Formats: sequence, C-alpha cells, structure tokens
Amino acid sequence: MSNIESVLVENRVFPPPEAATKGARISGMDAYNALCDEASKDPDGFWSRLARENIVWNKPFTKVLDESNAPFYTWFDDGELNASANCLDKHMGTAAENKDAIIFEADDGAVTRVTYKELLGRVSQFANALKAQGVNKGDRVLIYMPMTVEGVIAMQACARIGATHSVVFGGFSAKALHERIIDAGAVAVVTANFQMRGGKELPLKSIVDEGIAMGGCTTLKSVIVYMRTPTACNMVAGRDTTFAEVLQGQSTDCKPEPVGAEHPLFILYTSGSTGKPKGVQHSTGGYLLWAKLTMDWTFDIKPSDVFWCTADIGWITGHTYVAYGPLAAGCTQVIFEGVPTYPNAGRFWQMIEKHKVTVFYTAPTAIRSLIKAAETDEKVHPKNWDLTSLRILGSVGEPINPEAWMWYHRHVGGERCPIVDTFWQTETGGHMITPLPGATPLVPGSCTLPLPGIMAAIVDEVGHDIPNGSGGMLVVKRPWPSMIRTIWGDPERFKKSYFPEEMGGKLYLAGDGAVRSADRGYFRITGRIDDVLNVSGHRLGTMEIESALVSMTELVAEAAVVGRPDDLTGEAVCAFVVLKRSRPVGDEAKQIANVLRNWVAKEIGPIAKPKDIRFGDNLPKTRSGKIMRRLLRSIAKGEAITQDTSTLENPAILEQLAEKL
Ligand code: 6R9
Repeated sequence: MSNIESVLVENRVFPPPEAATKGARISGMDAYNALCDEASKDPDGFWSRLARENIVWNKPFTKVLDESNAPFYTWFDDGELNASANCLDKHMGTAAENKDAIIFEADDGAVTRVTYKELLGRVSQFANALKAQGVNKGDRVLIYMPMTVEGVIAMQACARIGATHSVVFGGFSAKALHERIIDAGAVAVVTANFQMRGGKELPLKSIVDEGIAMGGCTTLKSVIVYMRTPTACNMVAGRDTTFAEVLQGQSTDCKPEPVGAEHPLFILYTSGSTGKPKGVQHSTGGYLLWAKLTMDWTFDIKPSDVFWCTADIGWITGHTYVAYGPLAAGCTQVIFEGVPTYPNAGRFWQMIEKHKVTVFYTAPTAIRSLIKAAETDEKVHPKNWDLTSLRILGSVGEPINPEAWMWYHRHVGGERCPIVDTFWQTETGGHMITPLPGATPLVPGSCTLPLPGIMAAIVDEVGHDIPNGSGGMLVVKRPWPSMIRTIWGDPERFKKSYFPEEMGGKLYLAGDGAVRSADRGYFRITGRIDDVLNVSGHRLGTMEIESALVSMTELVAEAAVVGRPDDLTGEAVCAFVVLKRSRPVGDEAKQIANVLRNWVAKEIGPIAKPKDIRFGDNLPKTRSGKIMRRLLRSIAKGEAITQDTSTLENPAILEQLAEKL
C-alpha cells in the first residue's frame, strides 16, 4: 500500500492530552474557534490587536491591510520597527536577559552557550562591522554560512542595520551562488572558510571564490570570512577580511535602525516551475509578527522551553524557527551544526536528553532515516535515551506518512507529546495549516486546520470551492501578514505564479494539491501540482535539473526529469536522458550516469543529483513534440503503461527507458 493510500484509510484520532491543554495559550477547540471567529468578523481589528500585542513598534501603525494595489498587499505600512530589536533588545531588563538564547552544539559535540545579553552584544558588534564595510540600509548581503551562532548573528546584524539578507544553503553550488549574488545585487558576502559536517571539513570560501570568478558580480564589494576551522583559505586582498579583523575595535553597542513595516527583511531563493529560482521577498513587520505568533500558537512556547528546530538557516524553516521566531519568543534554543547520523544515528536523541529539549521540530525525511537506522541497530533506537523532557513534537517540509507519525509519537514522544504537522512554504513565511498542541485532535498524516486568520480553501481550476472529500488545489482566500510580497526583481512572475488570472487574480495559489476530510474538514496535502519536486523536504524544480543536464552540451541532447515516490526521501529525482552519441548500455551507461550526477551536483548542488538515470534513443513525445511526462512518471515508478500511447512517435523507446542501469 502506498503512503497516499494508507493516509486515505487513516481513522485514528488522538485528542490532546490534558497536560497539553492545561495552561495552553489556545486551550481547547472552543478557544481556537473563538479566534477564528474574531478573525473573520473583524480582520483588521484582529490583526491590529495581535500586531500591537506581539511587536515592539518604534512608530505605531495606523493602517492594517492595504489592498489598493492587489496582489501587492501591504501590512502595517506606516508603522516602523526593527526586527533585531524585537528579538534581542526587547528582552533586556527582563528575566530573559541572562538566560541562554542559544545552546550551540558543534559537529564534534562541543557545546557553547550564549545568553540573550551576550547575543545582543555580538550582533551589535557585527552590525557595526558591516557598517564599517560600507553596508548600508537597503543593501543586500548574501550569507553562505554553516549552522553556527555566527550564521544567526550575521542575519540578525543585517536586520539591525536595515540591510536585506539573502541566505544561500551551504550545499548549493558556486553557480547557484553566482546567480544569486547577481540577481540580488549583493554588496557583501558573509561566509566561512569551511563547514564541519559528519567529521568532515567541507569548503565554503573556495566555492564563493569560484562563484565570484564566474564574473559579473559588479555590486559586490567585500567578502567577510568566519574562520570556522584553523585551516587557511584563499583571501583576496582588498576584498576579503576575516570576522576577527572586521570585529576589531567595533563597539558592542549599535542602535537598531527603525525600518518601515514593509521594508524587505530578506530574500530567500526557492525553486519554482521554471528553470530560474525565485527570490521570495519578505517584509519586516508582517513576517516578524507571524514568526512570533506561530511560536506562541503552534508550539505553545513558554519562557522555560528549550526549543530545537533542526532546519538549516539556508531554508525558510531555519529563518522563521531558528533565526527569528525563538528569539522573538524569548525561549532557549538549541542550534546544531552537524548531521543526524554522526557519530551515529542516535545523535538527535542523545542531544534531546543532554539539553533537556522540550519542543523538537524536524522533517519526516529525518524521522524515516532514523527509523531505518533504529531498526537495523538497536543501539541507536530512541529508547536508549531519556526523552521525558519533550512535551511537543513538530514535523515540517513534506507530508508525514502515518507509519512515521506513529513511530515518532510512540518512540520519541512516549505517546505523551502532541505532534504538530505544520504545512507552510517559503512564500507563506510561517505556519499556515497545523494542529494546535493544546486544542486539535490529531489524525496521523493530516496537517488538520488552518491557523486563526488563515483563510485556506480547496478549489478547482477556476477558483470554485470543492466540497470536503474531493481533491483540488490549495489556495488562501485572504491576505495574511507574513505572505510573500513579491519575487525580487520580477513582479510579473509573482502575479502569474501566485495569483493566476484564471482563478480571478485574488486567490493565493500554494502550488499544492489537497483534500479535506468529509467528517472533520481536516486538510491533507497530497503533493505539488506543479513541476516542483520535494526531495527530503527540499524543493527542486524539474526544469532546473533539466537545464543543468542539457547545459552539458557536448554530451546531452535532451533530458526530462520527473519525481517518483521514495520510501526514505519522499520523492526521488528520476532523469531520462538522450545523449548526443549512441545510447550507452552496461558499465558504460553507469559510468556516464555518474558523470551526469556529478555535473548536476556542480551546477545546482548535491541535493539535486538524480537518483535514477535512464538512457533512451529518444523521449516519448506526442506528434506535436511535447514530452509525455505522465508516461515518464509511470516508467519512473516502475508501473505498467496503461495510458494511451497511440499518439507516440516511437512507442519502442518506452521499453528502453524502463531499463534500469
Ligand atoms: C516550510 C517548507 C514548501 C512545500 C509545500 C509542500 C511541502 C511543507 C508540509 C508539506 C505536507 C507538510 N510541505 N510542509 N507538505 N505537509 N507539513 O518546507 O517550505 O521549502 O518552501 O517547501 O513543502 O509541498 O508547498 P518550502
């Protein structure tokens, strides 16, 4: 039975345990419904109340939502604030001042603690250093850093001076970096010499050098390098300086620069359905409000909590639930540099015990790989550690299959912790559809109900509502504060991608299919409806991988990429390739497949490497030359072809393509 089918028959329900409802911010479904009512009866009143209660404003706003230039909505437009002040300065003189903001555990297990007060000093000092490097309010700074305290400091320091950061995940290639420096018009790059992962020292700075050497980075003035390890790296005179050098002599006081609520806090690139990644632009006010509020609502966060989100700061989850949310909420958080399987697959459980983590937030792909590890090696099973500090578990990035949900619930949560399966996207800024730990009865595999104020619905191609029980497209009918503001430099693409005319131009189209259950109206996400794949919770565009493959012009004539279900990674990349030479077989085919995999890793990053590669003399095409992707998806799954193939030019190639290497 496939994951999807097993979700369809899911009928287990787990009401919230009393320990979770007692004292919860949103306790019980009546409290949830009351907030939803408030939001629908008086949206402006609802959002302005929350924005006043949760954000420290330098200048209070008088406007709430402005729809006059839809879909370019603005929120709290005439208000002024500073995001870093809302994460750090706000806690000075309170009980949080001297408590740990961050417990950092390095790859090798070394632990460093940073209090809120110390973090404020370090962020301020780096903010002053950025200014001294010529970074001004409104400039873009590209951050290419490992999971370290310094990564968060770099982000917060940008926010502090009103510079817009764009974090690029440390696994992306020089070419990806190059494209982003140019697209964002970055004036500075903040990076590290190396990153430590799984006991290995992996280069970052040399990739930055390679990216810049590709040329055209005309806006770039300086590169600031955090020396993560003692190993030297190439430094370009006049352009590159180390953290130690730029911090030298800088004061640990830096007044936070108030910015307008709509000022772009960051740009984060994500895959879309064309080859070019989209620079998703977020605001300061609306974004921060939702980061703080979802910490309170979804995780019911308390000052005494030790929160641990395992996401890298290179992804949106690491922005909202590492760099901003936990700090705005004033809890202690764990930041982990390494990988879940080093030195062994018990690392997460060991760290939860060691740091007494109370709220743990990770991805289904990590859970599935740790289940597999625990099944083959008893010694890394979570039962070997004391996980009783945990009170809430979270899941993010892709649908969680009920089997993994049950294991997480039983073996990690001790059947005591609610699991919040949080559906959201880079574009939404924070959680959209998720259970509330003290209110929502849980159904494994379902992200349940939208948060108060989020008007999620399921519609057909023209935007008409679809009844519960039938599948359709997930949309959000009304704007919300943390929504994407535009695609950096491409407002037309923003409109076309997210507010399609065919649906009336007013509905936010998420790009996911979904269905609501007939009984409870619970949402279940069925997967992307566009050409975006979700591999281990990472978004990859099929077109992006196709263009990487065909850019190997001397070898590749044509390529088509589809996804297929994978037990471990959710989806896997499957590439069908036509070479410029004759179709290879046997060992030679394997060898060429490896060349292609490495090429994709170099062009995009190792996460985009195709798992399966199949060679053909051609691709299945209609007479009008369209590649029949539906057929390729069936072949990738290993299904028998039942579709009509009469319109195919050359049906014999289906057999070729079905041949595994
Ligand atoms: C936060 C994040 C967004 C895409 C999204 C959807 C999938 C995320 C999910 C989920 C089912 C969940 N997705 N959370 N699907 N259940 N709880 O992952 O952002 O990297 O932009 O990916 O991930 O397909 O559209 P992002």
